[in-house]
Amino acid sequence: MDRASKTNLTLSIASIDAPKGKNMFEMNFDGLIGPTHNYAGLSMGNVASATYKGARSNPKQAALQGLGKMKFLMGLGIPQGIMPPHARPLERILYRLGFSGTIERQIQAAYRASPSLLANLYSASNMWSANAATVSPRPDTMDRKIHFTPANLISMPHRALEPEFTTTALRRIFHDQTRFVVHDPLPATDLFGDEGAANHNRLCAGHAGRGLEVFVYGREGLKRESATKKFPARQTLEASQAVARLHGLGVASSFEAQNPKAIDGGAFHNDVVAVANERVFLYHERAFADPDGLEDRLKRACGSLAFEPIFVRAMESDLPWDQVIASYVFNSQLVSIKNGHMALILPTDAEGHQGALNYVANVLEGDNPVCEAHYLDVRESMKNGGGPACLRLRVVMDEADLLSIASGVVMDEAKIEALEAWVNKHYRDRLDPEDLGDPALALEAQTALDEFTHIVGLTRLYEFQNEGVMV
Ligand code: SUG
Repeated sequence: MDRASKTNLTLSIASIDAPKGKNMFEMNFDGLIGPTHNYAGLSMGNVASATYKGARSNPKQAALQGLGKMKFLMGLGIPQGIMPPHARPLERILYRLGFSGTIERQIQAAYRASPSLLANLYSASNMWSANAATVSPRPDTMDRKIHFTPANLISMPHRALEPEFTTTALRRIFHDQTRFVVHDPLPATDLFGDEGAANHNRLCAGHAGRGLEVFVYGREGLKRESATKKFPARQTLEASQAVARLHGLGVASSFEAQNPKAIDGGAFHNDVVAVANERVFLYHERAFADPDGLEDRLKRACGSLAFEPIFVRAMESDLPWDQVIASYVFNSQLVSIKNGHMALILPTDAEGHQGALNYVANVLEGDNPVCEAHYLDVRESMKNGGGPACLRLRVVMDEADLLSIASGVVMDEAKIEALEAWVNKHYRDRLDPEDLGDPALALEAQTALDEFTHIVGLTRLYEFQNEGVMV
């Protein structure tokens, strides 16, 4: 990393309060939105994805909105990183499905065979990096390393294509094995359905203290019958338990059941209806199967770690469920800022719902550290069911950890500007469903990603670069 970016980093880290002598902070790694962002209606149970199926997308605007959010968080003094976009469509998968020849021929043949099949292979869904992995920071783990388990995402075919490259990317970024452990994803079977950090929260007195990791599951994989009636429950208890074991969390973990009615009502991930940061836990009363039991259990577990959690439960009478799903008020980023305060980063969509606005006002007025709310436009992502919280993977680390990672993915003003210029140069500003049949799109995406690897210094990151498939 060059001297200027190091100085910038040190400055931004220094502006965040940390417990004395232990400068640990949370860094967000946002999924950089890829050039093939589109609306294919692929996610059953995700209301927005179904609503916007077939709509025209704007990949350029989507990526710029994502970068805009990153810039905003950096302005609050929060270190920011990115997860690289995945290459889409995957040539190797096309070959394995019997489409041979050049990428142009593959695309034409796949589109002729089935536009819907090709749409699955084209999804830019990896932008929602909350689903990339579950992360346990060193204060919680037995070996005092930071552990990652990439999510297998087996519930949705288009997302099940992600874990392999996610694992590669995490291992390239967090390459120092004295600090980080990147596990293999859990076995790709229904029993171990794993959606990563979207179904995981951490409560702690401060980032540097030992935390209670709260795993939230939708079903027990070993029980054959499903608790939900309409939509799939994606996360299994068995997967959550396996991740907690792999990360060496011991007793500092709790396993909480989602309310099946919440999943059937559009909460396909728990982060759509609950968010936590340090001691604060915001959630809707319908999010969990047993909210009273949950508060009791978490209070007791946090008590044994010598701190008390603060719950702000939204009641149905004040914030009706349909507004929760439409506004994504809980899919906000709750982040620690200066002076022990916290800020909520919400989607602008929440501003259109009085129940959501009242809840935010209630949080801001309450006896808790949350004292700012900011509404950001991430509409392009929202139309696929991904709000601010879906777009980021949280990693609690210290300055030495930060200096050890692949520096090209750490954002500063110049890097954001370079990525904005790159997006403006390569991304289309409209993508209709039939455009996925245009072989030029696949070539444009490869050209863009090839250049991206140079900007972030992650050379030969993509398979198409390693095999000389680049044109
Ligand atoms: O898995 N949408 C994603 C949204 C993920 C949001 N992430 C979190 N809640 N953390 C999903 O359902 C839609 C793609 C499409 O329909 O084209 C999609 O994959």
